[in-house]
Amino acid sequence: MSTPESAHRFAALTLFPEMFTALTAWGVTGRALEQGLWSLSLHNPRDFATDRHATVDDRPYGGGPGMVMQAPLLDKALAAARKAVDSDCRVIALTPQGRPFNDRVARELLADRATILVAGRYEGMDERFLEHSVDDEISVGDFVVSGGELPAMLVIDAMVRLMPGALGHSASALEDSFVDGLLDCPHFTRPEEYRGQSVPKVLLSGDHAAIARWRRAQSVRRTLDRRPDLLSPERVAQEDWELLKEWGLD
Ligand code: 9D3
Repeated sequence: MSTPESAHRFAALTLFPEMFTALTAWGVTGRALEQGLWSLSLHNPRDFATDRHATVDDRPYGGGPGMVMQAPLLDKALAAARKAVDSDCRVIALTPQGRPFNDRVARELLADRATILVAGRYEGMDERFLEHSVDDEISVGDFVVSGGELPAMLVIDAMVRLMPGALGHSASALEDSFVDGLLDCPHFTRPEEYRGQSVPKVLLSGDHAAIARWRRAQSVRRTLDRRPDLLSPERVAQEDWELLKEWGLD
């Protein structure tokens, strides 16, 4: 399949490039890659090491546990990445200290033609690389994972889903959660009864307007209950309160 002019070009700096097959080989992201909606160029700082053991890390100045990724090797890998995508594109490091990632950040990055993502290992990257060569740091949440690769893949995945044509026509990006700031409604499929629980009657009614109202009411109710940070009662519209009342959810 041909590559549209609009395809987003990703590059990633990583000590574990093989991990990215989780994205390139499977599912929605794998299909979108085959369709030419995005591309990924991988660059391993270890390939630029010159010593016998291909060392990429060293002990932290000031002492303490763990090792730090060396700035010169990161910069060499970054130069290769810039050549592969776009020399003046945005460079984003995945770090636990970064600004929180969300749907808004994904759309902001997608507005660019290309993005370079830097995934760290060990205790982190030399601060001089972050200061001099990186435009922005992104975190994927307040928990600790073992490196920047999964966070980088998460960012790419979230961006690819937003690309026109990446999702099947039915599962459109418009229907994806967070677009209207609400959580998704509950879903059901066969069997009609399971463990003594039946599917909500409205979903079997064939009344599409009623189904749409029920789904909207469920989304509002669940967002109020589970994510008060996304929706407070004061911000619920009068018509949504009416929907909650209609379905006994107020
Ligand atoms: C107290 C020292 N740790 C900082 C929280 C050290 C440390 C642990 C794990 C440094 C880096 C990592 C690896 N994590 C990431 O590279 C990372 C990450 C994360 O752990 N949580 C949420 N978002 C991200 S983005 C990159």
